[in-house]
Amino acid sequence: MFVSASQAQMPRSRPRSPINPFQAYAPSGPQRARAPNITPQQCIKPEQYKSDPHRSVMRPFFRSSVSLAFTSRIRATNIIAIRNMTLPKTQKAVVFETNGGPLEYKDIAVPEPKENEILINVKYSGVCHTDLHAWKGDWPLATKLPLVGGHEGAGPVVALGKNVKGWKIGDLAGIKWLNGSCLLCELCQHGNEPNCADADLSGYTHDGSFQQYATADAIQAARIPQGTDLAQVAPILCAGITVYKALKTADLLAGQWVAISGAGGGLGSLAIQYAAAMGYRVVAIDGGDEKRDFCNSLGAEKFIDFRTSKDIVKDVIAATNGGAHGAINVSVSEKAIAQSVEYLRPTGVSVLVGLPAGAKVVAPVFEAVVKSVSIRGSYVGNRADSAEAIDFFARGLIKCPIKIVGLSELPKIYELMEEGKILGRYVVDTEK
Ligand code: 8ID
Ligand code: ZN
Repeated sequence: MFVSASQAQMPRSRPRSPINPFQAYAPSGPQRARAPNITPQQCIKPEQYKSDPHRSVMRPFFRSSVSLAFTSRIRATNIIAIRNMTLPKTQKAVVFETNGGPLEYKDIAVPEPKENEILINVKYSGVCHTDLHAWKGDWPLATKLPLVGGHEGAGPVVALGKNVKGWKIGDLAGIKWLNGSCLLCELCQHGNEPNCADADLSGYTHDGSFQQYATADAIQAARIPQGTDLAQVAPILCAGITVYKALKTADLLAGQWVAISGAGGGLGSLAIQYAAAMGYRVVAIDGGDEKRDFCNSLGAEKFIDFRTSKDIVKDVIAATNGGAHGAINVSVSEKAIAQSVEYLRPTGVSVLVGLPAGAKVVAPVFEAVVKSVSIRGSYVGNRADSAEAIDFFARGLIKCPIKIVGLSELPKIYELMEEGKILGRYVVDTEK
């Protein structure tokens, strides 16, 4: 699976997937014109690094700095302000050419931001189970190929496309799953931009954060407060935003019970904390003693082990004195989703988040009707959800349980993830 470094260059073409199955019933809105490659307006200058709080981690960047990849274009457009800038031509990335094929840790070209994009020097990126799905290609949506995965990247802005407003060099930015949307269609108008037919997805249809420099739509990129620990905040950019939105979707009241199925994983470990911060009582479901201790340490009041429980539905109903008011399904298990509908109390809401390949929701209709339960899908979050989720983190209410390893170790993380052995989130350091 793992191939050592090579000097190969990767084509930068970005075919857009024609279909977004996540919003198959969405009206197709007008498509936003995306300009072909254009010149970055400004880039970070060496002197700016000296006063930058991230300088210590940015220093190795100079070692490989040769000249700006965009030099000729910039000269052609006569932008004097960037005369002193230095960006490397190449960078380290993990790339795959085919779904399920070798994950190559190698040198590729540093991408150029388009006119609506910022270029982020990704310092750290979380590794989401979605990245594993993307590599395997087990969803009914084709990935771009070759692909650089990753959609939880955090780092300073180092270049701006010429139409970018509201960002400056050195600001801290986050790469989210939703990299761009048309902003014109009915869904975007109502703040449902993840459901836009023209959604552009980091680490899926757009090269993502498993590289040292990544481009992000300036409108959708997340704003990270200065001084934030970039490794800690990385998992918020997908896992945090997603579970926060899912909890909002469950429509609970403070003091009510929420069951979190898959609670010991990346999304689940944050869901426990957001739920507690929002005033809900958590019954966590996952497997093994290590996950039990872990979930309890994060704020779960009860834990049910899906590996040893003889009847999960009965156990949840007993633990919550009559059934959970809401369920957040972040496991990668079809069976767990079916159980969630059964252990809800009347009028409860089961929120679908985890995306096991080929899974279907199976619910007894009679029970669903007489209990008047709801089953709702929840898909990442919009810009407001993102800002709110980051704000919970910035106020110290959420601690990301992370383990940091080098980007080159990504294949090993996928193996552990496949085996369900990860507690919390792995975060990769893009310089290793
Ligand atoms: O917007 C979205 N809807 C969204 C956003 C981000 C991620 C959806 N996801 C999807 C991913 O694509 C993936 O399918 O959510 C799912 C979970 O992502 P993750 O949290 O990054 O995965 P993980 O860290 O591997 O955690 C999964 C946990 O589920 C447990 C495992 O033990 C692990 O802790 N689990 C499994 I697998 N089967 C279980 C079961 N039957 C179970 N827990 C309880 N019952
Ligand atoms: Zn994700």
